Amino acid sequence: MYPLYRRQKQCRITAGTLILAIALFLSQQAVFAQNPIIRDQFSADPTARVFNDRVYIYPSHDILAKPGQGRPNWFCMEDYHVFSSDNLTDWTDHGMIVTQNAVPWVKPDSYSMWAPDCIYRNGKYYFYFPSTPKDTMINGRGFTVGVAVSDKPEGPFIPQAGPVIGVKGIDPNVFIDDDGQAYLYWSQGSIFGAKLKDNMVELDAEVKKLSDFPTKGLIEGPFLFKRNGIYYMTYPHVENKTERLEYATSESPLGPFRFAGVIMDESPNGCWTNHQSLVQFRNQWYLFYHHNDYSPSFDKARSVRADSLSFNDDGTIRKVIPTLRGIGVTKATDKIQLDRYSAISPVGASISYLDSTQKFNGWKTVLDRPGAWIQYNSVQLDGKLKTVVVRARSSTGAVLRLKPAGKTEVAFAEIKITSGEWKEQRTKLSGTAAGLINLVAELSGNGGMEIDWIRFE
Ligand code: FUB
Repeated sequence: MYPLYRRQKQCRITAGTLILAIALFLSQQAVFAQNPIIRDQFSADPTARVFNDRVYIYPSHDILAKPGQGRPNWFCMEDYHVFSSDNLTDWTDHGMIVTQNAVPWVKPDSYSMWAPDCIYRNGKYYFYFPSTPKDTMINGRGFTVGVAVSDKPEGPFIPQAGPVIGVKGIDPNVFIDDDGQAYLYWSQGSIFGAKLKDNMVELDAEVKKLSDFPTKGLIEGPFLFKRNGIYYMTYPHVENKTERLEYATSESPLGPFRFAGVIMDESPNGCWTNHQSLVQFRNQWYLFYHHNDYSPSFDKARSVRADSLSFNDDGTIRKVIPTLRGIGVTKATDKIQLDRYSAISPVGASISYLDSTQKFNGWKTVLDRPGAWIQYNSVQLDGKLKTVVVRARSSTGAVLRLKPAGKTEVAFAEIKITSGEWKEQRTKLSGTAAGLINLVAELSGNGGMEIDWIRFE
């Protein structure tokens, strides 16, 4: 059972916060794996953190502006949710943790709760977020940054009464060095940084404009981490038309930095923003970023993604090619969404939305040439699996062949898809299927079909 009441006593929180906590508990729900990771809402600007051997994602929460609610055709963000997973496949949405009109210093209904961060220190979790202030006398006009504090990574978070004095800008990021000194970074055209006091809510020193970053093209979204004594400052930058992910390195947390490379190229579909965090979890590094998967024609409604990342021996970062497959292992007994593929045949195979008017319903795979195939990696087949279920349809009638990648002779099953309507069709497996495999689904013979998902039983 979720220990809400114990936590409420420890925090001495108010009745209002208790109601929020209960709402939070009731709103917890499972979300899915693959890219995009978060499938129950739009999400962006993910900061991933490892707390207590779980990965937590603190993203922005894009919503669509409505009359009287946000600025049309622009970013519209009212609150934050937090998500977590202990296996990178099954993610829990812990519900809303901070909302604009519950933050004393935020201008009401400003819908500008942009990219956040969260960090642990001395028994508390500090959640940093930018927004526009009611009182422009404190840090001036435009965005500033505030903090909300919790005993747990999933909240409830109690916002501070005012913003961090001296911070003017967006996209806060916090780093705690090995000597215990904490630093706050943010952006406002350039990247800025300053030491934080031990209380984590006040600057301890002068603000420094960090050098030497590109001077042309927007720079925002700082995310700093340290690896093998090197400080890596990662950031989105518009080198050409839209943001790509770059990084620079330094021997010191406040620079000077030297440009070191591109982590992810700009997106080919024109999504204007990207925003990153890098995290190591159980000996593997991951890049969290965003794309507009559920909103291809409006790039202010984005979705969080993740892919694996690795380093060269000299410490440079290998460029990440975005995938739909994403991260984590999929259990064979879960729905395997082939459309989140690892590889696809160059002809005769494609993906599209199941319903182009309801994009959150997800995608389907379309196979329409003999031999067309799609490959989905990292499927764990455990136990005595006897049957495969395919949700598919075919107006012509067609046969789907399932096999492990690279093993042409072994087919798990050949499934005749006979229904022109979406239907779950079952077939006995012809061989023993076990272990971690890369699964290939191939059209055998003529005809064509559409596949929603596959599951083993
Ligand atoms: O999400 C709003 C803004 O878009 C973020 O603060 C930037 O980093 C960009 O992703």
